[in-house]
Amino acid sequence: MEKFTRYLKDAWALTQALYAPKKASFINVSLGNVSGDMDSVVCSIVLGYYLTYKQGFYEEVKDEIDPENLSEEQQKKFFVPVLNMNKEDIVARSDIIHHFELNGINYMEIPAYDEIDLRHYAEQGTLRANLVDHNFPDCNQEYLVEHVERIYDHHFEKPAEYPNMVFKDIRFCGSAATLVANAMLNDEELKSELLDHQVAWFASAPILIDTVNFKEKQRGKKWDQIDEDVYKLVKEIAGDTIPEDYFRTLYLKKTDVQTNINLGFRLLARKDYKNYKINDELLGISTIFLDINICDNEFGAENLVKEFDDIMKERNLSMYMVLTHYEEDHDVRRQILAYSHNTELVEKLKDLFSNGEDFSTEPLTENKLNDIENCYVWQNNYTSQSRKKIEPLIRKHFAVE
Ligand SMILES: [Mn+2]
Repeated sequence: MEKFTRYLKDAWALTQALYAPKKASFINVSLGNVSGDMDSVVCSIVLGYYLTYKQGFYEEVKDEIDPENLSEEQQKKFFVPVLNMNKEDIVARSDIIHHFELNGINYMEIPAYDEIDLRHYAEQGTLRANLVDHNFPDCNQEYLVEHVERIYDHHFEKPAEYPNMVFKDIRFCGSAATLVANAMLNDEELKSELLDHQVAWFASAPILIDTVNFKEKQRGKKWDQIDEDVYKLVKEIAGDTIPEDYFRTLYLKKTDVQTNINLGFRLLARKDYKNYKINDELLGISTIFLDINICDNEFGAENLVKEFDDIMKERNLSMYMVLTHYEEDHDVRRQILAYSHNTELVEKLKDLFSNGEDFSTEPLTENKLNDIENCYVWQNNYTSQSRKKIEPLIRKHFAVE
C-alpha cells in the first residue's frame, strides 16, 4: 500500500479505537486553523503524514496496525490530522471535497475536531499540538497553548509564550502548504520516499489557490518567491497527475453560485468562518461566495436572521458579520453585513462602516435584511477588503472610546 494511503487508514483506525473513545495514552495532533480552508485542511493531513514518518512510527510498526496493542512510546510517534471544524461542516467546502475525491480520499474518514475530545487529553497532560496555517490557537481553543510543540505558518506572527515549543517555521508566503512541502523537500533522508506524485498533487492545491495561480499583481503581497520555487519542484514530482487548469476548476467549485445556493445558509455561514476577540466581545465573521441580495431572495431575510442567531448562540458571539465575495461583470464585488443583539455594539460597527475613512460603502437599502433591527448591510466599493484587512480596522475602532 502507498505510504500516504496507509497513513490515512491508520489515522482513522486509531481515531476510532483510541482517540475518540479517550483510550489513548498519548496523542499528537496536526491542526489547521478554524476557517477550514483548503490550506488548513490539506496541511493538517500532509504535516501529520510527514511527522509520523519523520518520528519513525513506521520503523517500529511495520505490519498492519493493532491499535489496542500500541505502546505509549509508539503512540508518541503518531501524528493524527484533525480537521478544525465539526465533521458535518466539511461538506460545505465544495473545492476541498472535489480535491479529496480526485485524490481518492474519503473525507468522512479524516478525523474532525468534534470527534476527538482534545480538551480531555490537554487536561490529562497527554496532548501535543502541531499548529499549521495559524500561529496562535483560535480564541475558543486557547487551552492548546501550553501543549503546542510545532508551528508551520505564513501569517503575521502573534507574540506568544509557548512553554513546550520545539520547532517553528513562520514566514510570509502564499500558503502554509508551501512551508510543509518545503520541509519535506529539504529532508534529504525522506523526501524521495514521502513526497510521491500523489502527495505532491495533494499538497499543490492550496499553493495554487492561495497564490491565485501565481497572479503577478499579487507577488510580494499575497505570495512570495518560496511559493514559486516550491511549486516548481512539487509540480515536477506530481507531473501529469495535476489536472489541466486545476486552479480554475477548484476556484469554480468554491465560488459557483448554484453550488453555494444548494448548500443553504447554515453551511455557508460555517464554510469559511473565523472568531475574533475584540476587547471582551466575541465577533464571528463568515466569508461567503454569494451576493447578499441572492441570499435575501433565495433564503429570505427572516430565515437568515434565524441562522445568524443560531451561529451566535453556538459560538457565544456578541457580534456577527458576513463578508461577501462574488463576481459581477467579471469583477470581484464585496458587501458587509453587521448584526448584534446589542444595539451599542452594532452601532459602533455601523459607525465604522458608514463613516470610517477606510471604507467606501453604500447602504443596501433595498435588501430586506436592512429592515431588521440591529442588522445593517452595505455594498463595499473597496474590493480588496478581505476579512484579514477588515479585522484590524474593527479592532482599532473598538480600542478608542
Ligand atoms: Mn493559509
